[in-house]
Amino acid sequence: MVRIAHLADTHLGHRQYNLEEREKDIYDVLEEIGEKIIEEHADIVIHSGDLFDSPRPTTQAYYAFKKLLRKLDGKVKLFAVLGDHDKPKIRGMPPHMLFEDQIQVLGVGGTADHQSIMVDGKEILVAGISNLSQMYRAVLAEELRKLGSLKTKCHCSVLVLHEAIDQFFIEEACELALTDVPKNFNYYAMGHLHSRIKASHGQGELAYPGSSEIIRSDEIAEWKKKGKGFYIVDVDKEEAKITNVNLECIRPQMDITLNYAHLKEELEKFVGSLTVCQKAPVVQVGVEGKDIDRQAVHQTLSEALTGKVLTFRPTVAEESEMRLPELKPGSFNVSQVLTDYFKKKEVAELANEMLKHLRQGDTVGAKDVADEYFRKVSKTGNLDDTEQD
Ligand SMILES: [Mn+2]
Repeated sequence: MVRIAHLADTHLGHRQYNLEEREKDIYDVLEEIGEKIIEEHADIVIHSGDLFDSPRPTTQAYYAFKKLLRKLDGKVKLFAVLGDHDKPKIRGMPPHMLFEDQIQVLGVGGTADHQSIMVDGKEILVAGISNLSQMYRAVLAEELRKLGSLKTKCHCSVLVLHEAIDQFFIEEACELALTDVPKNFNYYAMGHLHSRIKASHGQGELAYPGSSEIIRSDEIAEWKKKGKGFYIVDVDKEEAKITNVNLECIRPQMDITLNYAHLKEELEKFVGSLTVCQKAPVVQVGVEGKDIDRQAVHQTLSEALTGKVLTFRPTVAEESEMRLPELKPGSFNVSQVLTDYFKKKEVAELANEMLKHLRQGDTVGAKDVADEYFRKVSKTGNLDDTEQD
């Protein structure tokens, strides 16, 4: 039996809320991953992208990965593809290159790679292509088409990708349609979506292990239900059997909503419900009500929660403000919706410009637009026809 440890989206160097503790949490998780890979006797480790949070990692992020490699001690074969976070902008060198003797990065520069390795006398084919943004959708589809006609006599074949597939991510524009994913592989080792997803595809199994820690607050609900971690995939003959490995050192995160009218009592109840954990939780606190005194809310939360939680992130919702602009059925004009929502023309235009880039998955382009906007604002002190702010 050949055992593959499949992980993705570790985002080394990510620092939620700019907290040092949160950066360290990410490294703690990697350390636990290393221990569990050894416990599970994996032969191959596949990282499906976003190993690092940035194409220019900090020394701490590099060091965390170096420690993992040292722990694995050359006992496993490591493969990765680049994710949208750790792929260099325009033909730079990926950070993984520092470890080129120990990890092989597949499909850099828009072409798919494949190669076979021997594990326990069995030939395993590993193919993959690093992340391509939505702009290169056609290139990606063409590369995948080539892989689809690959004939192999290997014991088992694995395809590694870092892309959002439409079938599993309906909210936004995706880089890839499930129908473009070839069907001739035994296991599809996916990355990019931060939730755990498993599905049968073609003659094999397709799976996203999800992010290994809670990267964004919208991952809290799923973490509660399914936990976070990685997969161990047993590939024997043509069958892939996936087992979840859950990590224990993930910092708990909570999402609570409190009523302003009973803020103190509800807070007290919440604090009483906190169990002692190794890591103090991160808490998203929504406060809902009428005529909310924001400063008083902050004060009350601070008094009740300081020392009990790592950090709390308050959001205050006035009952009258809680309604988003209403959309009438039928077609609507996005820029009109944005204008209605933001009120100010300049801000709506900025949002519209950013949205154009974000739709393509082009976060860099969107950031450039925002930077340009703020440059303009800081130069002139304010914008031409903005009255205040
Ligand atoms: Mn990603």
